[in-house]
Amino acid sequence: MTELKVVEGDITTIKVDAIVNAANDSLAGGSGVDGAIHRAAGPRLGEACQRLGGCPTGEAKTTPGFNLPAKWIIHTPGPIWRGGQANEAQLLANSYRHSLQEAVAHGCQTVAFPSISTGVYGYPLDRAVLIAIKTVRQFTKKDPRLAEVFFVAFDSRTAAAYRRALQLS
Ligand code: AR6
Repeated sequence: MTELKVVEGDITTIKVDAIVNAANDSLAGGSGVDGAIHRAAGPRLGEACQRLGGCPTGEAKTTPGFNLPAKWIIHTPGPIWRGGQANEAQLLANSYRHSLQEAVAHGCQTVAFPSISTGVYGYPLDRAVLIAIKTVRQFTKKDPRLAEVFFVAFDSRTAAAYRRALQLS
């Protein structure tokens, strides 16, 4: 059975098979976790992303991890929060599901997610956390090939939201 775990820290330092990047649809890099990943992985990541030609919201594309401890980086643009009536919940679930599909397709056993869309993109944290956990649980129940899925929280508020939701679920 796949284990779901919460860790507080910087996703660029985590030693897993794949980390997920909360990207934008151009895949050209940005601020937040995207900027941190590009800085830590080095300039070859930017070149690799350019060759991918963007990525629609809710889809996922994979590059090597380059200078990161992680072997792969799975890039997924989550939805921008527009008030909840713009299919945001479905699109956020798609980001988690497609990222997990990419991880399995690349033979990963361990994968780490940041809290997609809850920074610059403004998705309400408590709602996003429930979608993240529900989607990962549904996927790993059907396909138990991943040994561990980590939710990496960059701040204590995010860590607390994940811990609370995991206990309740
Ligand atoms: N490790 C783990 N989590 C982090 C890190 C890190 N090093 N740095 C930030 N976070 P955000 P989004 C957390 O804004 O909302 C970019 O410009 C952060 O505290 O990075 O999906 C992209 O290019 C928050 O909890 O991503 C897009 O344009 C979470 O990661 C846009 O931002 C997500 O915040 C995507 O916005």
